[in-house]
This record gives sequence, C-alpha cells and structure tokens, in this order.
Amino acid sequence: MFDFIIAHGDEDGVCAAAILERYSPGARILISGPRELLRVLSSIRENSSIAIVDVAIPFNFVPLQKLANKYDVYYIDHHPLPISLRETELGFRKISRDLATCASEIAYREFGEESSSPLAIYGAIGDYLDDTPLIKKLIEAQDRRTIYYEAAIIGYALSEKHEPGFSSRLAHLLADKVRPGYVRGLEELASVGLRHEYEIMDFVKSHGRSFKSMAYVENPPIIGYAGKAAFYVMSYFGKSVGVCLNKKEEYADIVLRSDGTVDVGSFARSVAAEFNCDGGGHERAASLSVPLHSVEKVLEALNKLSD
Ligand SMILES: [Mn+2]
Repeated sequence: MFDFIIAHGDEDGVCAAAILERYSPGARILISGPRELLRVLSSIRENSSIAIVDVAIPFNFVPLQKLANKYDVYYIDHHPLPISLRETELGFRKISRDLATCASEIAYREFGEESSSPLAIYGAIGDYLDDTPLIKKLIEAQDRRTIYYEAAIIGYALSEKHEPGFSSRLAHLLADKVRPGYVRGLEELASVGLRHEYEIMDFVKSHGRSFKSMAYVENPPIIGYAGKAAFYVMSYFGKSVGVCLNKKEEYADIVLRSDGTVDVGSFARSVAAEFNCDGGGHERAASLSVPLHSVEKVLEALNKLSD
C-alpha cells in the first residue's frame, strides 16, 4: 500500500495514478514532472511508502539519489534513464521499468484489478503505445469507438487544462470508478482543446519553416500544444523531425517529434549531458530545456543528425 503516488500530469500519468489509487485507497496523488520531482519528494514525510509513476529521472539526479533512501519508493516508469545512470544506482526499493509500454500498462500489470483495464488502455492511447500485445488484447474486450472516444476526451481535456490540481482530481475520480463521460466538464474542456489543436495545425502551416530534414516552428500562440505543434510541423513539411521552440527569459524549451527514423530521445539525452541541462524522452517524442545562447547550436546538430 502506498501513502503517496507521485505521477506525471498527462494522460498516461493520470491513468497510472488512478490504477495505483485503486490498489491503495486513500493514497494522496501528487503531480510532478522530472524537474519538480526533487521538490515534490522532499515535501513528503520520511519513511513514507511512495509510488513514483511515469516521471522520468531528471538529468541532475544526484540530489534525488541522496533523498531516495529516506523513503520506501516503488518506481514504475517507461522513460530511458539519463546517460551515466544505472537503474541499480537510483536508490529506490523496487523498480518496474519497461521502455516498450506505457506506465499505465506497467501499473496495471503489477497492481491492476481486472476492472482497471480501461485505465490501462486510456494511458496507452495517450502515449501512442496502444499496440503492445497486452493493450491490444484488452482493447478486444471493449467497443473500440467508445474506448478511443473516452481516451480522447481525457487526453484533450488534459492538454487544455494542464494544471496539477486538475490532473490529480481527475485521477482520483477515475480511481473512484467515475466513467470519463460522467466527469463534469470533461467533454466541454476536450472540445475546446480540439479546436485549439486545429488552430495549431493552421499556425504551423503559416509559421513553420523547413530545413533539410527537419521542420521547425517557434512560439505557437496557445500553450500546452508544443508536442502537437512539433508533430504537425513535421508532418506538414514531410520531414523526419519536427521541432517546436518556446523561448523564455534565459532558457528555451525545445520539444521534438520524430517519424521513427531518428531517435530524438537519445539526441535529447546527449544534449542534456553536453550542456548540463534538462532533457530526455522517447525515440519519437522528447524535450529539452537549453540556455538561450545554445539554441542555434542544438538546432544545427539536430539538422545534421536527421540528414
Ligand atoms: Mn508516459
């Protein structure tokens, strides 16, 4: 049983958290990304039993390692580790990692009751990992239109309202067996999200630029859609890699999507190691946060990589 569940705030994280809360009724759900993990973990009383799910290990992992032994942590995840870190060095009591599935699928396999199968499916669809043998089998027992519609409204609502409080409330409602269609306001939020996505599609057509084998778009007008912008700019210009750049005061957030021919996750991890900054992800979806003065260099390297 877990006292706390620390989960990512996206669809996979929310659904994995809901599966784990069903296993540990009364556990508190805290939402965190890799960057906030240290702060969130250190806010918890020592010796607590904690599940960390769908949260990648940050590039600067040493403070986390030092904190880990003060808690009883079960780490459930599907993100590659930072370069130079081995799983056994994490300091967590138990680890279930599988890079080929989503975190919700791992949580379902380890802790899920049978009735949690829709949650595993939603999480898998959210992370585009719905073609694994187990998820395919679970989908067979469902009406496909219904399960994909439910997954879509959860996913769009979370893109539209990416607030930790919203993610944790939604996880709690799903754990409580409230069906997505009964979550008040969810469909309305999702339809706003869908229209925002259409705006992003149009924006990348007029503002995107294409290079040799990479397409690029900067500062899309709506926040929360950087991944979609990177995907649509890649697909619109027919390139192998799509980039969405968001410049902030000192740093730029770079979100990457790939058609599968270039491993943007390993690119992000090596850039993170080189520039001592946050970065990581999967083969087809990754992100980076680099100092403003290094942006050009990183984009150049990326353009060469996708030759
Ligand atoms: Mn995930």
